[in-house]
Amino acid sequence: MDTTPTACVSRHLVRFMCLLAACMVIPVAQIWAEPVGEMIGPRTARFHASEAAREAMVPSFALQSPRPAIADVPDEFPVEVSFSMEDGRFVSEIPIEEGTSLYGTGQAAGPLLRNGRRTEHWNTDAYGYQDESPLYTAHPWVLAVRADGSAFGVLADSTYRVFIDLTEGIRFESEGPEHPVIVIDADSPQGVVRELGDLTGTITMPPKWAIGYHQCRYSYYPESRVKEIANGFRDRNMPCDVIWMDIDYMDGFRSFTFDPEHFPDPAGLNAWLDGKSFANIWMINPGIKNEDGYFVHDQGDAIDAWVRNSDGTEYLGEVWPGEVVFPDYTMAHVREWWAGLYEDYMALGIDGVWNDMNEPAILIREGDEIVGATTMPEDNIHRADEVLGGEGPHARYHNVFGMMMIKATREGVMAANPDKRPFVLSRANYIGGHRYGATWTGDNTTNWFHLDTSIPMTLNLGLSGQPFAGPDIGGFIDPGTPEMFARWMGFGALLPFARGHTQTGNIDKEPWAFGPEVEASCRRALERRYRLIPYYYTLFEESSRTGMPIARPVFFADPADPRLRDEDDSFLIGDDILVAVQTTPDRSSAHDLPENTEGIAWQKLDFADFDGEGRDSEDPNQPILYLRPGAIVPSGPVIEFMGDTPNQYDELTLLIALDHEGRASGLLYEDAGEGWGYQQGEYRRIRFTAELGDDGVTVQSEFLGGSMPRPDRAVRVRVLGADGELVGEGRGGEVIRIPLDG
Ligand code: MIG
Repeated sequence: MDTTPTACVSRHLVRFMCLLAACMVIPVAQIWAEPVGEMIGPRTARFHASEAAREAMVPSFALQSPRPAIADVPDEFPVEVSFSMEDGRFVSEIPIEEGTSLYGTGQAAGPLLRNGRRTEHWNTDAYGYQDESPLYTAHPWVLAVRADGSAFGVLADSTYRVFIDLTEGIRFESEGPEHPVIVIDADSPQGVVRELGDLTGTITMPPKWAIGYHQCRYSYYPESRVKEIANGFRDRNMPCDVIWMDIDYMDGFRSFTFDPEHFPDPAGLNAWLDGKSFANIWMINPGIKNEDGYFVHDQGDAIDAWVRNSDGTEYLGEVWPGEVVFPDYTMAHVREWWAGLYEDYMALGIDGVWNDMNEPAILIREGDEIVGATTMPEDNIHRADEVLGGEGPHARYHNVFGMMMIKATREGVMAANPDKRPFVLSRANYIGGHRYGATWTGDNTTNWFHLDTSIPMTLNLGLSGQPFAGPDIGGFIDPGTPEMFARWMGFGALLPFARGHTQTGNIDKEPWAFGPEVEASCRRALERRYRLIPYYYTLFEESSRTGMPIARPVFFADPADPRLRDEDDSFLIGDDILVAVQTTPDRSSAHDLPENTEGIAWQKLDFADFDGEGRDSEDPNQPILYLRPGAIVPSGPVIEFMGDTPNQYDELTLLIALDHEGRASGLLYEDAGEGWGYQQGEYRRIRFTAELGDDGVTVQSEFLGGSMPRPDRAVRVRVLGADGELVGEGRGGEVIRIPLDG
């Protein structure tokens, strides 16, 4: 009997076909009887519909570098893939065992747990989206966690429109030709996500300011309004690091131009913001006004940059500037040109770039009115370079249009400021595109559904390779209520990308816009974020190395606990802090928390109020924080912006929860917060450990690496316990002993 891996896969297939024949109900046009598999990592396999499909495989956009086959798929590989053609769609199916929980699928709205759901992966300008609408980014990827806590992940490696149907097992339906399916097998969901990071790459370590709070709206203008907002934060000592400039700063919505009346001196404005310790981010869109004499248009014309109609003429669409052409970012020379546009732009003191409308979105007009958005015709032509797969229809390159745009943007930003870390935010993206930029969850609506779903959306993005994400805090569409705003800020400030934003014409949504009570709530929320910056920064560094998400689902605490599988009103920051949120108006959320380990529960973590007169826990708009038994979380003083003093380099507070053996440990990563020195070893990584002995708790640090000198700082210690708290103090590098009698 032939026992080669290929034969093994096809044996399963034959069984599957017989089953189908026996039922005779499913209309099957074609089944590939001899799929082929190959290992591309120690526990990662790639399956193809046939040998011919394997040979015809096109370059993968998802993978950070090509993965050659390294071995045959062993007989015992635990995941099977079958391929068929149904109703003109290429279908791949992966059966799941009873008790398997499904996640991932990118930014899908709705609950965290995706079993029973169907999503469409076709980048869409989804203004006012609902549960299960196709959204802005495409992640044809599913994470499956078996009943025992072991896990696997499957990636449909296609850029075409893909439907993911999770009503019975895992099923991908693609509108394109045969594509490979990559399967990662691991002992845990964390193992799958780490391997996904290895396959698809990880985020670039962001500048430290980018992990602070961001304030945006569509749009702050003229520039005097931008200054008012900036002063609004500083006058109130309300933490914030970044102010955003949305499209109205442009001259007639032309990318790379400035409205001479409302933004006469962008360099001056940026310098002014910098003087107040704000970073700035400005928007750039892909639709280039089709107008002779506009330099971007003329330069693009000169290099024949534009996406074409199927008849070879240049494609014209309508977006904000009126009639526009679109750079074809699938060509290297177009990306180089686009990158070059950022040289003069960034020289104005611009810190970060926001690429919007890059699904790409095309407006639908009825008479004088814009009634919606669509995208360009699927038979438009991209003259893609051979290394990307060569010339092909928009149907093939649609989902990577935004990704290729931000790849070019990021390269331009980095070339313009070679000594700085780039920050790029993109609305559209494709799995793997987290290598080039962060993502937000698009134009949400200010209602309880959107408030609630912004947690699972962010978590599933993290489980799909994109850790740097978050919602428009406070809601883009509609005013909402003051309470909703306070609640949204309460947990939104703790998500990895924390930005308040709202649409043009809407009410003001700055933290102070809803009166003093909501303002106080927002301050507490933002102060929590800023206190925890040493921990967030450590997590961002981990994510940039390993692909581990920053916000993690609660089931990561115990992947074998079935109760945690659908918990999505709370989330973890790293492994050590659990954030339990009230996401309903009547505050009825009952949270499934991880079991006590050996009788030790997660400890409530509370902070004193900013004015020293209360505790965060007295504010019902703040989620409850819990610390994992065995964890040490590094935190700093409240700061208003990253360079504020005193900061973590002057004073560190270790938040400690001892485990059942009376021990705890935790990591701290620090570097300059900007630049690339850390890649040359200019960082400092330490592990703190705590141990309960007969006479008290001993806390010490262990140097793990890096050439950054140890900051000479005060180190405070808070040991949280069921019956209160032990506190102590010492200096960095010293052993700190806290006597039990306090
Ligand atoms: O069609 O730039 O999702 O965040 O404020 C509107 C204006 C275009 C859509 C983005 C939104 C942004 C808005 N943009």
